[in-house]
Amino acid sequence: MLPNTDLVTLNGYINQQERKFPKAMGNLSGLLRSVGLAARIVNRELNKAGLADILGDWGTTNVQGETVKKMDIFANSHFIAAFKRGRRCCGIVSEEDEEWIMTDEEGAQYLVCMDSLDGSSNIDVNVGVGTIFSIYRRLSADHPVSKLDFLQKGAEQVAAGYVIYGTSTMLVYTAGSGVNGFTLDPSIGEFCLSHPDMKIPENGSILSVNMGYAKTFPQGIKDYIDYCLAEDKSTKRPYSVRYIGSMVADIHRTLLKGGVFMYPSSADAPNGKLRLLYECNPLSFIMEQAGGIASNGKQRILEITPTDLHDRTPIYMGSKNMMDKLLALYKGW
Ligand code: AHM
Ligand code: MG
Repeated sequence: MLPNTDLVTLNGYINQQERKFPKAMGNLSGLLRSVGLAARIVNRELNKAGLADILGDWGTTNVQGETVKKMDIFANSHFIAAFKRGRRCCGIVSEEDEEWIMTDEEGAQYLVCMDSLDGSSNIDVNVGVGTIFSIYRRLSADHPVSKLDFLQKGAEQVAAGYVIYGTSTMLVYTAGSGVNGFTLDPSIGEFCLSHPDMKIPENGSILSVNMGYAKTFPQGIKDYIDYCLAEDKSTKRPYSVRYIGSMVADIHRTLLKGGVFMYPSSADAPNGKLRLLYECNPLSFIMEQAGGIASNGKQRILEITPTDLHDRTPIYMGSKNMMDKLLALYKGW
């Protein structure tokens, strides 16, 4: 039998897409290639975690007051370096940096927002972590890029995605016409198309939430959780509760298996914990492109106008039918 040579690599796929737009300058493709390169470097280092001296805390806290892990610094530096080397973006917002970062490419058209290592508190216990990225066009090339360029609604994203460093490493992204997943083949060092045109099941039976804070969730959310946990054979309840504590991993499972992921407001965190620009917006773009719903309870996440780079928002996202039920019980906070 002849060997299967039908291999589509991330680069090959990006080239294919680019050929559909003869006037494309290759800028977006260049950015996606930078993501792929930095992801492979981070993946290599994560695979050595435990062997090399890269576990544990860096000894500082970041702009959010959270303990910075050594891998946070490693991933942040490599993603920033890859974007700078790629010369396709004029500015970067990172979870790790209070201010946006100017690159040397003042004339470039694109901006990047990223959480270079999401769920990093899970590394020391060998649980999946991720990278989240979001790409925008700058508002105008007529004036110097400024913070305002980053405060666009998520609906304006040109592309977004995540890398999950799990039992295998995958890069999943959308450029606004569906979602595709690429799995890293470590033997050839390439991301290969493994999950074309990903769609989230319309129904699901998994609820993903940190139940530790449930007592102070809004009443409508408590009602929805009660609904999920109530016994009813005809709707296959009670549902399962699964919470990894790495948003990328929880969303990846939700995308593949169906379900609802949520990080509501609570007494201690009136806006929830997750950040709009580099966590909620990109993953909501993916979710919607895969046929799911992403909301803060009042409106689509993608319709929220950010007021600051590190804004937070409560978030509820997942399978259409489960989300319809949630939004029927919860009308905002
Ligand atoms: P991080 O970006 O500092 O890693 O924090 C974000 C993570 C998400 O991946 C996850 O959904 C959430 O924090 C878990 O928080 P909690 O432990 O409060 O449930
Ligand atoms: Mg994060």
